[in-house]
Amino acid sequence: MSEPGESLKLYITANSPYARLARIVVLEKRLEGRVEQVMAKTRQAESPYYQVNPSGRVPCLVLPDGRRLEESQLVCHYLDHLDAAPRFEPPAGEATLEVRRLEALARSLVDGLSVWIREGFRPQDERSPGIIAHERDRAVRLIDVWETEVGHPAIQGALDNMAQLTLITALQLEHWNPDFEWRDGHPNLVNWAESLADKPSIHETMPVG
Ligand SMILES: N[C@@H](CCC(=O)N[C@@H](CS)C(=O)NCC(=O)O)C(=O)O
Repeated sequence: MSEPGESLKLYITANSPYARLARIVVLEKRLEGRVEQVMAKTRQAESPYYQVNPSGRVPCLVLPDGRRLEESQLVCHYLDHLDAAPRFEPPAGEATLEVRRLEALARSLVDGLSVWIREGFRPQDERSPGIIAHERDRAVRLIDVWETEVGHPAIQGALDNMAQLTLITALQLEHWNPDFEWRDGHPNLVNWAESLADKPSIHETMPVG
């Protein structure tokens, strides 16, 4: 674990929902002074970023000893423990499974939406209508499930778990994919998302569209 005073580099992009999870944790934990955020050039041939992280993915956290951490869950876990007062760990006991279950359900939404969004970036004649339809349908099913699950105490409580961060990150991908229209018929989700929208860590990390 890095010591106070040692700086960490967090590689991100402005619109990655996975990098956004780490950016939210940095803000929520007030780690701005310890974590330097660096924009990575992803998805480009010969990008210098590949020297930092050969997988080319963000987020990636470079530790003071040179080790690189990727995968948003691991990066967030590390960041959350930096001050020895983790806030986003699932609670002990029975509630652990519930929070992990909800996080996995939210992650399925982010993963599917990311595939959908990526498809939209391909040249028109390379886009797959089949993949887009598959991801749209997945999103519709998951949003219906979330309209009920959003009432779960682990989601409705104070912002203190990765299930909540992953869900808000997923829902706000609407700013990046206008075809992801989840609001109609889902008042509980709308209310919950609106209750978080003005929080600085959420507002300041919004996808830029
Ligand atoms: N499972 C990974 C997903 C990371 C990921 O796919 N990041 C995307 C941005 S949304 C990326 O960096 N893509 C660049 C590439 O695939 O080359 C995580 O949770 O961190």
